[in-house]
Amino acid sequence: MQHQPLTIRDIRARPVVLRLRRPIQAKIATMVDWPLVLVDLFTEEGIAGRSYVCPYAVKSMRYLVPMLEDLGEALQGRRVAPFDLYDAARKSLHFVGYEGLSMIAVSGLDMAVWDAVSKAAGVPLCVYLGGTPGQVKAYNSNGLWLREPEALAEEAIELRDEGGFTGLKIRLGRDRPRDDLRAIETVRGAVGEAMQLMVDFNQGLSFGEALERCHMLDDMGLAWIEEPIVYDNYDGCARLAGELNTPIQIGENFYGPRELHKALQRRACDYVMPDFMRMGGVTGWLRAAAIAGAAGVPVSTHLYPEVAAHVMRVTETAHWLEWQEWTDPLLQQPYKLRDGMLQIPDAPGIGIEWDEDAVKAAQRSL
Ligand code: SMN
Ligand code: MG
Repeated sequence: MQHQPLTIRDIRARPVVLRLRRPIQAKIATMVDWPLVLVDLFTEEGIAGRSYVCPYAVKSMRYLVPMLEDLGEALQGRRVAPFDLYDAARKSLHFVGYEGLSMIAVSGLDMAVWDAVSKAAGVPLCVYLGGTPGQVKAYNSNGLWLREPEALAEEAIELRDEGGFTGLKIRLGRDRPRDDLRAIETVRGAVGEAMQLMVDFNQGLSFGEALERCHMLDDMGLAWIEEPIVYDNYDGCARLAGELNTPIQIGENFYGPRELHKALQRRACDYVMPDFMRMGGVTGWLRAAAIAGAAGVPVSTHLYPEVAAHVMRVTETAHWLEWQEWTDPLLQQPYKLRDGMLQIPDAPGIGIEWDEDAVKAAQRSL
């Protein structure tokens, strides 16, 4: 590993919008378009660090893009050192507050910083972090939204065959509880007993509904029940986790490692699945994974499969990587999957480089 110090020149943040192959139909929202802000961290030495964040609402990019550019300006001339820059960027937003878009901007910066330093060292990020390249166990989360239960049989088979997957995620929260049951039974019938099935209510239930529905599903051999109720109701989650045999999974809405710590202290869940743009990028992940590891709690990833793959190689209680192909159209070399395992490419950094023609076609003026 070489050691070449880098200096920040500036940050470019570009808003793009992709049309989803399978639209998101969750209990709380429907989305046909998927917004991404592509981050390039340029250094005086010529190495560029890259990352992206997906802020769900297209219009939120109007505020996120200038936040990222401002961070670049504020940090210009600083040495590219992940922990130092993470803390400097967070402190620069002390008065604004740490959560929401502040944390999303810091996370986008942080992932690009880790990409730059591992590229400068000439090694994949997982190696820079002290691990080895290899495979990571992934489930396919690209579909099984709130469609007619019967339509899910064919889709489940397609999803399994997209990468030889051994796990699939089904979204729940239909008006009639028995339609959720039918959805699970249909998928189970199509892909068989050996498939791990995760289910996700996307925070869509009231506490009373969650009691009823989660008990209804509790003997179906599900891998986990995700976000049955609104994400910050830790007391409610703790009651559900205490009552049910099926593990309760939460975490995609934790802002920063301290939130994960709080949730574990309150016994709000059995499993956690931090999201990279909310947890604080790679730096936030490392801190969060240490807390979960010490508590013996299995950790899965939410979105951002490329960076997720690297950190899972050094995560003590690594569980499942969530596979989503949504960024693939913008990448020169999308990641590959085999036998349900994501393959980390033998390339320096995270291994994402933009396909500039695709970026141009998807770029959106705000
Ligand atoms: C999810 C992710 C991205 C958009 C909508 C819903 C979901 C998941 O909660 O866990 O994948
Ligand atoms: Mg979810």
